[in-house]
Amino acid sequence: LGVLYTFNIIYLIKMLQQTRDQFIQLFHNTPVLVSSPGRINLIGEHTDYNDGFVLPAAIDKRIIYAVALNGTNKCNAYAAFNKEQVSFDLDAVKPTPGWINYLLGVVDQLQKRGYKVPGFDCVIAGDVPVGAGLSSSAAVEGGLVAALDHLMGYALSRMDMALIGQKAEHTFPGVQCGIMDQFANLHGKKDQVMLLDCRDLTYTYYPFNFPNQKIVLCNSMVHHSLASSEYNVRRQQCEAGVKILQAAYPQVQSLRDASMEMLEAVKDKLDNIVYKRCAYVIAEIARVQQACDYLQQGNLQEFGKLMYATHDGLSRLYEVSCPELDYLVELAKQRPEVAGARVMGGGFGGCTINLVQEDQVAAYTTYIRDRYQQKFGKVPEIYVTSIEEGVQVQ
Ligand code: GAF
Repeated sequence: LGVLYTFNIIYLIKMLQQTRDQFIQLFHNTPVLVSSPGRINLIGEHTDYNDGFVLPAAIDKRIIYAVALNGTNKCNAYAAFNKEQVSFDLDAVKPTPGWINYLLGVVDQLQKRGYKVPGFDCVIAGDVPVGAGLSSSAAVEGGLVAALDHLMGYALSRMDMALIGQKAEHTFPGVQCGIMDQFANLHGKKDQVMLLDCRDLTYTYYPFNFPNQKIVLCNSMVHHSLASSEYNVRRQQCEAGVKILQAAYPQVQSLRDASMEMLEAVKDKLDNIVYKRCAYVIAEIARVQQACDYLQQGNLQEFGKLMYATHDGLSRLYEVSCPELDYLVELAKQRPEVAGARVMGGGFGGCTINLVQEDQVAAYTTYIRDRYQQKFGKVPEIYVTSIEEGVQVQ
């Protein structure tokens, strides 16, 4: 473990140095460096925009920013992942296709809230895989807002930064996401998971209390182009369910306030698809609270069962899985070294999250790679993650 930790630190330092060097080469200035992590979520999927609970953590995959003010009214941004440089005028911020949209969205939100955004140069690098459900977009948003906050002294709280990132995502890329990803990116703590109440935004840290277990992510390498539009549809379906529930139970402001009994009582008024979406969310909100108890008790087996139950609901009721992800979870179920597995994040591709006995991780990795490749003809990427700090500016 000590070796893995040292390796992680050396790797991070190397990424930071490379990003700084690239910045100096391109912009001939000294930047601040920001490390902005991706996230995992142990349980609580599609619950955040229903005012429910989530249990995420920041991880050792990061977007790295090098940023400096440039004394102009322009932003010049270079993305290492596709070696593309894009510039935009700070007086004409508008949605624009491509990765730059995430930066534009953040700048727009800051401007709308009355914060002066001066011209800046930046290099964006890092190792969060794009489209893998590890929330590279929240990492890009959180990294920029933290960098500008540092350079300009806005004195934003971490929660303000998260809310700015979320709103940027709503208004520019147009994904009506909940708060989980931006929250986790900015509030992560080493070896701690966070139970966030997405209604009042209060949260508690809990140690990841499963000794000798590793969090292993299996990337299906599937990236569904409908992910954002289908995500928004799921949100609308939940809202449609709330409307019907509200007519019978005025106290129901969101699915957080509903029980399965209430849902059953209005079932004949609900479209079948809406019923299935609501049934999943109501059960999932309850599972998160139960899972958190198991985590505190160190009850790995029961925690793992809940993860499998979540997958089942996401696949059959919420319909955000796909054959590749279902297969990865089926493979996990056949292995005694895996306590639980499920699709993670928005779905329609990306990763499964697996809790795997540490001394079996190598064997499990080989097993998954071989079977998956045989069935789907592509090699899954597998990441053995650790839980790390949220955004850091240096
Ligand atoms: C995506 C969203 F951005 C989150 O807000 C959350 O809803 C998640 O999907 C599903 O739990 O990552």
